[in-house]
Amino acid sequence: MARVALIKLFTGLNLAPAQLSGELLRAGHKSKIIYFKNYEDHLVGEAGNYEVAEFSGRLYSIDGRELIWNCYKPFSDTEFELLINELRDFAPDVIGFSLYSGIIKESAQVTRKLREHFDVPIIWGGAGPTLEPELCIPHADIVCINEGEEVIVDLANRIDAGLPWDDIEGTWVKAADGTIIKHKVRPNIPLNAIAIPDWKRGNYVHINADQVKRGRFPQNLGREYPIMTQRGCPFSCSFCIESRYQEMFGKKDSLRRRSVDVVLEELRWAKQFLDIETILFYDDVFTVNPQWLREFLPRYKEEIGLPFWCYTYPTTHNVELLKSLKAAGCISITMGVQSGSERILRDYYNRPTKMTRVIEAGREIVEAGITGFFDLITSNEFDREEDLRATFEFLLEFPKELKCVAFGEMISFPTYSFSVMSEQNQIAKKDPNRIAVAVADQQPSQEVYDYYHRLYRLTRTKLPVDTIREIGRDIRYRRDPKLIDPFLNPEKIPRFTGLSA
Ligand code: B12
Ligand code: SF4
Repeated sequence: MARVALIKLFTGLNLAPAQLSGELLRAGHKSKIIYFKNYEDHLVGEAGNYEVAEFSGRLYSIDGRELIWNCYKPFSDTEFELLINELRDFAPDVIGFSLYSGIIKESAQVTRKLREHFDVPIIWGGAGPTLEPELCIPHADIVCINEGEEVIVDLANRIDAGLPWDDIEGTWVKAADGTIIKHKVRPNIPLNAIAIPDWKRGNYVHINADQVKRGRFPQNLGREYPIMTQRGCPFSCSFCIESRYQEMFGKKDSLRRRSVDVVLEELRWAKQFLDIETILFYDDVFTVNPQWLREFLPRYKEEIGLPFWCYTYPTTHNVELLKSLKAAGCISITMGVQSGSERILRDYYNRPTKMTRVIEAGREIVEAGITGFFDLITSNEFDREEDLRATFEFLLEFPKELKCVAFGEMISFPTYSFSVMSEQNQIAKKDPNRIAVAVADQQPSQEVYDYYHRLYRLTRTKLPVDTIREIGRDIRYRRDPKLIDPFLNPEKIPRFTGLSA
């Protein structure tokens, strides 16, 4: 039996550590999951007092606050001491880090600290190492590329048996002499074979604010049970990891769904052993594959019967399908809209959707009686004011019943095709012959965005649409956007499941 400690910096992406721990336990190993530190959102004016993770951004909360997310208080000596003590008690044979692209620097800092106290192999995995293994391997001994279920068990088995672990498929390894061995990528795993994730409270430790808490999940995790029934996405938006994974690992067969039986088996387990109240289906687009849903939904209602939330996409549902979701317990659904400008959707987001269809898709959610939410990316460097106007015009038509928690700016993650476009644009802008090249440099000023964000929020108020349209045409509000504020009744931020945080 090998002892594997899994460290997750900043609570929030919890599925991977739970999944990997589940795999290890099933294979007869021992594991411990440690959440180290919390992320915090802070007002733009106050964020300077905190550390901020890379690829963070502005969040325009629907209640009018402008926030920077992914802020954190620096790691303190006490917190490091608590982490080291926890690990000493556990005595790991290997330490794993699960990380996305924004926390390579922080993961390196914690890894360095742990190396002073533990002489065991350190493996990094997650979106960050998968996309940029070359940035990660200098810090880790071994980097997992793509899915980690088989890799972590293979590594634990070898360590347990005293065998070398430098030839595991799906990894990059740093040899003793510093050379880097790049193994070939593993094929996508059969999803029906994955273990039930480890959500047993006893295996969790949470270190934050100079304190250690055991056996207690942060936020609503536990009460709101997170699960994915599939991996992959049929779409390829330029700003999303799915399109990058399709380029790296092949699009064909990338969209895989677990069988109805195994999903229900996990949910039955969760219902029996955890204190859960709602289910959050984090599938990228839950509403793909109506055939699967036709089999799943009646059985879900019968065997699980808990209220749930999921994601949809404007072209993957119709009223009939939504009504069957509702009948099975769907209380709320989030639809990605991302922009009200067909130009932006088509030319920059690789999401060529007609706004007429998006509006119809919104109406269908209302008709089905499901609480609807939508996501919107409200600024990117290719915007022109006409795109912001188009988003406003769209929102005037889009049913008011659909809510938005916050508007976000585009976050350009490394290697994504949006980022490649962005880099090319930056180069083109510096080109002395820029007249000759296509350059996007008409991005509106922050003041103009502030004005449109107010108009967008206005479309979600009870004010009649004609009045909102008039305000949007009246130049006085354009000149002084604060005049719009009295019309914006600050609303409580809605939550998907109705549970309090
Ligand atoms: C669900 C989800 C969320 C949920 C998580 C819910 C929950 N309770 O866990 C919510 C909405 C809360 C969320 C939050 C965030 N998310 Co998110 N999220 C996802 C999503 C859709 C699925 C991730 C997931 O859990 N998959 C299931 C698990 C089992 O698989 P996995 O994470 O891919 O991990 C596998 C491998 O990477 C590997 N692996 C992972 N860790 C490790 C560790 C070791 C040691 C090994 C060996 C292997 C390994 O093995 C795993 C199993 O095969 C992805 C997009 C996607 N389709 O992947 C985005 C994604 C991961 N999120 C992303 C981001 C940016 C965030 C936020 C930072 C957003 C923000 N606030 O700024 C936060 C992060 C918060 C934090 N503290 O870390 C980005 C990361 C981008 C990047 N390039 O790194 C993604 C890729 C979306 C995107 N924009 O492209 N997210
Ligand atoms: S539909 Fe959603 S998950 Fe799929 S590629 Fe687009 S943004 Fe990513």
